[in-house]
Amino acid sequence: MNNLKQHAKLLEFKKFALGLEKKDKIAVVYDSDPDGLSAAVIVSKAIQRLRGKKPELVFFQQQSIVSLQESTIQKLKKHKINKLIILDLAVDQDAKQIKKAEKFAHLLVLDHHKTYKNISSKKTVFLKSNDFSFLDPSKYATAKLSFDLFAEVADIGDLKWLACVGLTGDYCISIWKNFCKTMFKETGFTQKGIQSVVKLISSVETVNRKQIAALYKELLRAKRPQDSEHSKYGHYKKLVEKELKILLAEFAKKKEIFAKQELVFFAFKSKYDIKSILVNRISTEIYPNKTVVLAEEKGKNIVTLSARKELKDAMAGGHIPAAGGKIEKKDLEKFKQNVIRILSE
Ligand SMILES: [Mn+2]
Repeated sequence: MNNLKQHAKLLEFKKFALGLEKKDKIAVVYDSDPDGLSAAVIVSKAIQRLRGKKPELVFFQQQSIVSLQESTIQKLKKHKINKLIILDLAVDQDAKQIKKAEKFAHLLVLDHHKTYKNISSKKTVFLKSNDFSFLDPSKYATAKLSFDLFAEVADIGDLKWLACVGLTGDYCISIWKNFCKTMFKETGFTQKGIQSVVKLISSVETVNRKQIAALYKELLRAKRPQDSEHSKYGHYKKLVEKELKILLAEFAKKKEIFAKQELVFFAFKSKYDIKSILVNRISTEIYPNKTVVLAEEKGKNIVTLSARKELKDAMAGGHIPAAGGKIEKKDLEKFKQNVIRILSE
């Protein structure tokens, strides 16, 4: 990254952020995970402070699809949105949908997933973490990127803890240890408190994703991590822990290990959408040095996939069926063989 490009990108951002006015109709679309949600809270508060008014519309898309859905475009139109901010979603995967939104709005896209396509334009400010840092983009969470950028134009020093929620949720905390440590010193908050918020968000997402909207409102009111602890969604944490225990016991019995490929494979069923929590638990605590692939059977015919380590790229790069890692059940064996082949190369 050269400083010139960084400088130009920052100017583009500042022009967008400082150009937000009271008369604008602003929407924020975010990913419903701990990073996306805390980014949404940071950005909403920054907007409130910049123009004296909250964004008009803040929501996540119903299916966890990374690109802008048709229903989203319709919703934005209906609400006469003219400024659209998209957080923690690799919407550059479907540039066509971005072009549709550009017909009625100016866009700001903040994300840290791998870049698929440069969607920068006269209408769109497109900023990925790797525009600002040499770090592996997956290590510069969207909440932190949002914090760093909006801190350039608004007084949001009190929101550092939310950036740490995003960093913890996306497993980037070790790289940003000093940032969080300084915040702990300034505030008296603890990593345990931050972790508790992350757990709350990912549990709500897992058990009843719709409730993330209510949690957004709670976090908007929260001044400290503890403020969300008494949340009525606290029991979701227990439900998820219970389910994890059952699945980890099953994992211990049924996992398949391919030693040569350093691959761990596990297929399972759950009433929850729990595979990202499970894959993170396994890949951080049980098999940190292996590629972990989980296949969760959904309904009769569909299997959704989640992978950690090298395969993340293979998956994103299209080696594995697209649409966020979703395949038909009959293709599971073929998929597994493909994974083994890719890892053998
Ligand atoms: Mn993220």
